Amino acid sequence: MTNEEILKSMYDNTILGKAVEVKTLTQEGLEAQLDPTDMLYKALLPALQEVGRRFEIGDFFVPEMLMSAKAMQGALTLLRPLLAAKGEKTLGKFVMGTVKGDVHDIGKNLCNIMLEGAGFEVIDLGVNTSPEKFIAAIQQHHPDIVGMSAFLTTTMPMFKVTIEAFKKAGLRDQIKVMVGGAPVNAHYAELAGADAYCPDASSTARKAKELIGATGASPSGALADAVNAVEQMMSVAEPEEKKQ
Ligand code: B12
Repeated sequence: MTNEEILKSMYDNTILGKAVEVKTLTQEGLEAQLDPTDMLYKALLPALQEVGRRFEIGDFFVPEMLMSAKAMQGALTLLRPLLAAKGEKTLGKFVMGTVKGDVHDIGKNLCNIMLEGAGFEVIDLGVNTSPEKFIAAIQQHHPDIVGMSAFLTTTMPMFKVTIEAFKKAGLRDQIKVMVGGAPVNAHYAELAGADAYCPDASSTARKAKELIGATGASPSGALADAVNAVEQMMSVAEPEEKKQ
């Protein structure tokens, strides 16, 4: 395949939400010395824009959008180290997980990308993370910040439960705690005993830097564009999903 054909195929397969194919093509592109920024700006981002357009005119529905977002995320795991802002390395450690009982991870993963782009080392505990697992990770990695994500009103109380467990284990004073997720707000975060709440990935990266006393803007450029594109597309999904 020529480089043009790889880009075209990445574009088509992202629209179709074919995650395996998109990841394989990204790998092929890298082996063929294709510029990662070209893969992002000439294939992945235009594909997501097209998916958003099709959703708006009623050709695509939420499941199609989710599959495209997933396909893009797969490509990003390969491109991320090449796109991440250079220079600022390991500002601090950030342990991140979706709370116990909750398997939503798209929002958390976007935050991780932005945090890494901002210079944090992110230790991702995945989904359905028990307080015990968070505690073990704090003891092992000694992070500066612990982030918890929740997307269900029924799992939001796990913020407080987990923070109480940190207190019991004598760890609360050693870390800052950030919380987020679609149903969360600043008031709820405060009641749960967190240090900060953020509504999106960019502000999460900015706030995390602020919490550890680092200065500077949140990441910009190719990586931030990619995260914003997924965020934008997913936020279009919201009203439609609520109708179901
Ligand atoms: C995708 C999705 C799923 C997928 C999840 C796939 C995955 N790998 O994540 C699947 C199909 C598995 C799923 C399952 C369920 N889901 Co669901 N899901 C959604 C959906 C459509 C999108 C969520 C999403 O990823 N949004 C995209 C991201 C980018 O959202 P975002 O909020 O902008 O993210 C930003 C911030 O939240 C913030 N952030 C996020 N995490 C963190 C962490 C920190 C520390 C910080 C600072 C910031 C931060 O930064 C993010 C990036 O910018 C929502 C509807 C919606 N539109 O919200 C329902 C939704 C969340 N789900 C819902 C429900 C009910 C369920 C189920 C119970 C359905 C069922 N009956 O089985 C199960 C629960 C499974 C479980 N135990 O967790 C409800 C929740 C209702 C409620 N009030 O609790 C919603 C709102 C749908 C609805 N309208 O009813 N779901």
